[in-house]
Amino acid sequence: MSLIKVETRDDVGIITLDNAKRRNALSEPLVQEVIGALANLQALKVRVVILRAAIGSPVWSTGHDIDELPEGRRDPLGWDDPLRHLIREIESYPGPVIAMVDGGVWGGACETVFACDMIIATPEATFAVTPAKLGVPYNVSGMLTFMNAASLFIVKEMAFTAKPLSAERAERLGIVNHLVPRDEIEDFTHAMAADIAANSPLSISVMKEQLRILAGAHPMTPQGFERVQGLRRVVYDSEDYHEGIRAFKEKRKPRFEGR
Ligand code: YXS
Repeated sequence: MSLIKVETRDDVGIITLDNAKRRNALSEPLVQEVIGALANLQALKVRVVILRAAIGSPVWSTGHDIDELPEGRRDPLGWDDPLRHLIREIESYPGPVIAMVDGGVWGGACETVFACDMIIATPEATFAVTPAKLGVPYNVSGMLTFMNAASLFIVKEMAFTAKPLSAERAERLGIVNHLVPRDEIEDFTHAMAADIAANSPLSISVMKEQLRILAGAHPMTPQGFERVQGLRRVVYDSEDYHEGIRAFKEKRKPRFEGR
C-alpha cells in the first residue's frame, strides 16, 4: 500500500505524504517513494513540485522514523541515511519544491521543509528541531540547512529548546513565505506554483542550483570536519543517545545524565 499520493496538474506535481498512522514518519519506505516520485516528475519535465500532507491533520510529519535510528556505534544521520538522501533530492530537483504545511513538523521533517525552496503554512503549523530531545547528534549539512533558513539565534533557540516554533512567528522571522488559512492554502499554493511554472524553467533551475551552491559555500577545514565528526561520535556512542531513543519507545520523559 502506497505511503504517498502523487498527482500532476498542468506543470505542477503534488506529492502528498499519506501515512497518518505513523504520523508520516520519514521511514526508508516512505522516503524511497518520495524520491521515486520526484524522479518520475522530473522525467515528465514537471516544473514545480508541491510537497504536502493532508490539510487539517495535526501532524505534517513526525520526522525521522525513530525505529530506524541505529542503537549506537554508527552515525545515525550518515550520508546514506534516507533523510539525508531525501534532502539532497529536494535540493537537486531542477525546479522549485514548495512545502505546503499544516500541522506539526518535527525533527528531520523540519529540515526537509526548510530544504524546500519556499514554505507556505497555515497558522496551525509548527516547526520543531528535536535532536536535543532525543540525544541525537545532528549532522553538519543538516545544521547548514537550518542556518540557511533562520538566524543563528533562532536556530540555537529551536535546537536547544526543541520546542515548536509557531507558523506566525516563523513568518515574522522570514522562514515561512506566506501564512494562509486552511481553507485557502491549497488554491493559494497552486496559484503560486502555476505562476512559477509559466516562467522560464531553464532560468529558474539554474538560479535554484546557483543558490544551492552559494548557500552551501561555507568553509570548513578537513581538521574542522574531523573534529565535528569526533564530537558527534561521542554523542551517538553515549548513554544519553540510547536513553533518548529508549524513552521515546517507552513513552516516557528521558533522563539525560550528560554521558
Ligand atoms: O504507539 P504506536 O505504535 O501507535 O506508535 C505511535 C508512535 O510511536 C509513532 N510515532 C513514531 N514512530 C517512529 N518515529 C517517529 N518519529 C514517530 N512519531 C510517532 O506513531 C504512533 C502515533 O504516535 P502518537 O501516539 O505519539 O501520536 P500523537 O498524535 O499523539 O503525537 C504526534 C507527535 C508527532 C506529536 C508525537 O508522535 C511525537 O512527539 N513524535 C516524536 C516527534 C519527534 O521527536 N520527532 C523527531 C524524530 S527523530 C528525527 O527526526 C531526527 C533524528 S532529530 O531528532 O535528530 O531531528
